[in-house]
Amino acid sequence: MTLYDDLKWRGLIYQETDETLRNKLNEEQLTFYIGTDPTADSLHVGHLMANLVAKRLENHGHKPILVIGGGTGLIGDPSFKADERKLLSIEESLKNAAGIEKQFKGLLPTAKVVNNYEWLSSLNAIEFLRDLGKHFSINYMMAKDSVKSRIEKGISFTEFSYQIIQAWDFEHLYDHYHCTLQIGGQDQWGNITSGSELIRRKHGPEAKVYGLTFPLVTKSDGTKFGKTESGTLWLDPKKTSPYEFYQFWINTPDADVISRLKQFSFLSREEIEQIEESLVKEPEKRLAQITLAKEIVEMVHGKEALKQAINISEALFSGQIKNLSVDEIEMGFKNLPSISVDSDLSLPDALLDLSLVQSKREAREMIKNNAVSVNGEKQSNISFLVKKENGFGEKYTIIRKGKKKYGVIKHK
Ligand code: 629
Repeated sequence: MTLYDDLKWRGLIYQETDETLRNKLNEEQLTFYIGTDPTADSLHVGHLMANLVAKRLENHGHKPILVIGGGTGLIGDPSFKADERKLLSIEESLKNAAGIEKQFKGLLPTAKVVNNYEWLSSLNAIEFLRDLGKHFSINYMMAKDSVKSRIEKGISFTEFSYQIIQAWDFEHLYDHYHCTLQIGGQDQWGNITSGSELIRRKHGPEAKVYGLTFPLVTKSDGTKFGKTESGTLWLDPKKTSPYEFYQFWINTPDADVISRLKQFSFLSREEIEQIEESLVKEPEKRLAQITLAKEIVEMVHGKEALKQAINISEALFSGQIKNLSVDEIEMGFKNLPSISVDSDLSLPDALLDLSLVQSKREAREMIKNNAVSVNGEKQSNISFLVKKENGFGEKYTIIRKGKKKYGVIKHK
């Protein structure tokens, strides 16, 4: 299968500036780029797919440039944003850029990484208005979705001008590295085409450059992809633990899991089609979800972290949590019901305070019936005391009721 057909089959092509790009992608070696603004100190799963598209092109022999928008991040991209953004400070932008750069290098170790603050910070007002502004008509700029959709609500001149700045990036990279393709999500179409327009205006029609977008990741239930109850799914393991990340992929609904394998994994078409068969014939095995979670966690966090995530998942499922480390307990139980206590607590009180039971009477029944464990050990004594010194790292006592219900007592 050609690169283009592979991208198409994976559902990774939304718009392309012209049809001749297909052959270029399949047959030539292009230098291409994708940009990311450092609006946070970590990338999230939305960015992950974008960078994996870059990796797919790289695997095929194209040369990636990853642009960190240290300059553009200070302006604020209005694309797909309903409201004006809060301005980032230069310090925040720099700090965030460093975090993102590290993640880029992890995902695409051989890519060239540049920060557009390098060239944008020295652009002066006269150059901006004479050399760039003259190539854009207000009418053209207003016709972009990013601007059109904000006319009623209002848009600052700052965000209105963003497209010119991103366009200049493309021209800069065309000039300096002969970069002839910009890729991005569908929200970037307007900015990408502003860039190819600027290059055409400044360098004439023989300067042939291309744009390619991929669709936003959608979920079959209509909710937003990449968010859980605890918020955005970050790639930074300090913000989203590898265990939580693993859980996110493992919980992918059947209706979405094949698309996710196509978009996020590097498994071949044959491999994915086999997994699809298993999904139809034996969905209870959850082969598709397990494969997806393994592929992605290993890619983002490495083999060790994957092993640990699986280990925590299995411990929680079986109740054999005794051998988990304090770190693993923290990861595994982060989103489960918890209470904080500063003294010993009777086990029935603990069950009640954690809302694992409705009454003390029910708590005592449960304990007598051998349905309650403390830190991985069955506890049938109703006068058992939960004590700080018996907790994991003297920090956490884990109470389990039945097979599935857990609660965490945090010792102050
Ligand atoms: C300077 C800055 C450039 C080219 C691009 C940019 C960033 C761009 C943007 N991108 C999104 C981001 O930074 O805002 N103006 O979060 C994000 N991108 C990856 C994909 C995207 C997009 O990093 O393009 O569609 C998410 O999948 O939203 O010279």
